[in-house]
Amino acid sequence: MTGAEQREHARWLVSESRAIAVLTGAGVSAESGVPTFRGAGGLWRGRSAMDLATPEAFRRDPSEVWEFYHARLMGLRDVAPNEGHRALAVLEASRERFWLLTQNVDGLHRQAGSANVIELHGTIRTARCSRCARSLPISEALRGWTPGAVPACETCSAPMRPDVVWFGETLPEPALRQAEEAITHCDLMLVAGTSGVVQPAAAFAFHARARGARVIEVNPEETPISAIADVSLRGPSAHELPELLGEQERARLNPHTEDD
Ligand code: BJW
Ligand code: ZN
Repeated sequence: MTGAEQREHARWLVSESRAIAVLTGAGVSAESGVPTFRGAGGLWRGRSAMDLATPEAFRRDPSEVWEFYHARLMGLRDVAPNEGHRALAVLEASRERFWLLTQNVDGLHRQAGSANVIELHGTIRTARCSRCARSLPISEALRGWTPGAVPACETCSAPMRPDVVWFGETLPEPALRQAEEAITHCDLMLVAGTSGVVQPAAAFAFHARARGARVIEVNPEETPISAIADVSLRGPSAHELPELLGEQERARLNPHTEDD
């Protein structure tokens, strides 16, 4: 199939689906200017972001990990959702059932208007105590913060940490439950902007496919998920996701284009 035919087929699959599960990764925020993990921008002071997003790194040097997350938070200050995020919010509004499973911690899906967002890897907007149950907005945890400092819990004095999921840690139980529900009930799984190598999210499309769901992938690069996808759209998600919408949905995405 040519690229145009693939797109047409994908649009048809989307139009036929009543229950859509979407899995997103760092690539959907790329056009908003947020660096991906495994891409060229995934380095911080010459270190791989993957080495810093670990409990070991936090135990070894919590202040360095806080500097890394502080830098990422600063990077998110002027960042806005892109057309890909917005297209998913529009799609949700016209479906009976819709789950947006995201591995991203940036909050951009919610900012774009998506309602049923399931944050598999937590959120960078909250900090929590590494020992007790205390949690608070990260901006409060970082009030008066200076490089080298580690915010301490006001209840038990243990180091606070970003409310994200690092390697070797289990995903939040409610998120896993909702992912299970999505995998069981979706008739289409749309996977966008993820390298498809981090478990358990990487396996979701395989499970949904085994239950009979169709799979569409949006990624400029081939991934392990490509092997089971009914269609792989090889372009940036800010461009490809709006292309999947029907005419009426598109009008909702660009309500002013006819007047312009
Ligand atoms: C574009 C684009 C554009 C570019 N448009 N696309 C089974 C087998 C083997 C190992 C394991 C296993 N089960 C668990 C594990 C261990 C581990 C794991 O998966 N390891 C593998 C890497 C080998 N998993 C875990 O530890 C998980 N916990 C768990 O399963 O607990 C139970 C358990 C533990 C231990 C053993 C067994 C069971 C937790 C994983 C937590 C991941 N955390 C991070 C950090 C979050 C906080 C933060 O943001 O700082 O999550 S790591 C990082 O990777 C982040 C991401 O969410 C995640 C996925 O990355 P993503 O989104 O795919 O980004 P990239 O950069 O990799 O890819 C971007 C893609 O976009 C690329 O494909 C580009 O082509 C594409 N792209 N521009 C569209 N414009
Ligand atoms: Zn505490």
